[in-house]
Amino acid sequence: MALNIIGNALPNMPWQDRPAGYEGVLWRDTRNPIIGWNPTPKTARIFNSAPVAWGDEFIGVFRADHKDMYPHLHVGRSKDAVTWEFEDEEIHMLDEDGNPYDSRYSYDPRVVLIDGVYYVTWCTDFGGPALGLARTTDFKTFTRMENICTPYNRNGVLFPRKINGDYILLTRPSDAGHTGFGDIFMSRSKDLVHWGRHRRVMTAGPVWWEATKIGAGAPPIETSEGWLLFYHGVQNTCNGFVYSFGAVLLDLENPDRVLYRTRNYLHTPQENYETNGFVPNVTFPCAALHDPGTGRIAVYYGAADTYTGIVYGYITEIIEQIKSDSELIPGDGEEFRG
Ligand code: BMA
Repeated sequence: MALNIIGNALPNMPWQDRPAGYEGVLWRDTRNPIIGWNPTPKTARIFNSAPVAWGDEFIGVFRADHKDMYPHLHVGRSKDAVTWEFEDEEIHMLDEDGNPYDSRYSYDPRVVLIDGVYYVTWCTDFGGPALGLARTTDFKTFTRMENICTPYNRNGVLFPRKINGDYILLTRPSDAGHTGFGDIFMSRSKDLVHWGRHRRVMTAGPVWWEATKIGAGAPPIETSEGWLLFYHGVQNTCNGFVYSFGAVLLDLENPDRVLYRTRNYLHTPQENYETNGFVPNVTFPCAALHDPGTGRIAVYYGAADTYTGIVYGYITEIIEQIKSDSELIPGDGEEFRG
């Protein structure tokens, strides 16, 4: 049966055909990196970021490290999702009572549209790194919502719809520093305020590219084969961490169950802008644009904590690759309550 891909039509999404002779299921945009050093007067580097469709154009929440090295969130706009214009001033949020909320640092945003509202999850300062949640409908006013977890936590990703009446959030509990461990967990909520029924979704390793820690990347994409989730995996080497990414298919009704999981990475630092920069050897996906009609997908990733890149692929081919190269590890197919 043909694969059914869910989502809004996006025929204007960026695209380049697979280079002749290239065998992988994800190939780089030849214009990479699409965002280079010093993109605005205030900002030094824009990388792990989250573009979304916006009418006939594109908009997004971008991680920008300022020239004092603190990371903040900025709004960016684009006609083609390749050439971006950024606001030099970072996003200043308001809390539910209308009071200013400015975190000391903010990084690694993900954006998802649920029932007409854009939700932003990111790593915020809550006595140390933890997950923030905000909503917007115009990308001008951002309302900071309740804390969704206690510290320490990173890589919060919401599913694009409720499942059996629940919002679903993926998280990656961590420490306050450059965490040397980490599995992907899942929590459910009826109201985006109270979270519970926590489950472990995936554990790191044992394959080396993802042996040290893993974290959810772009919001999952619904298909008839399951939820397609890109995630980063980290290997610890003599030279420090190496961030690659792979993908899994999660069960549609019970997304804490992994159906298939790539044994080999789908993407790893290889090009100069991925292996050299502020933090070498990092490719870190936070967003994807896809067009269900053509099955095309564009995955946005931070490169070397310095640049932003795009890789393209066909969802059908990626799913075939995940299924044919799959190796589940103990716990993947089960509900893990601890
Ligand atoms: C992680 C996060 C990411 C970063 C990565 C590599 O812990 O801080 O923002 O891209 O490290 O430095």
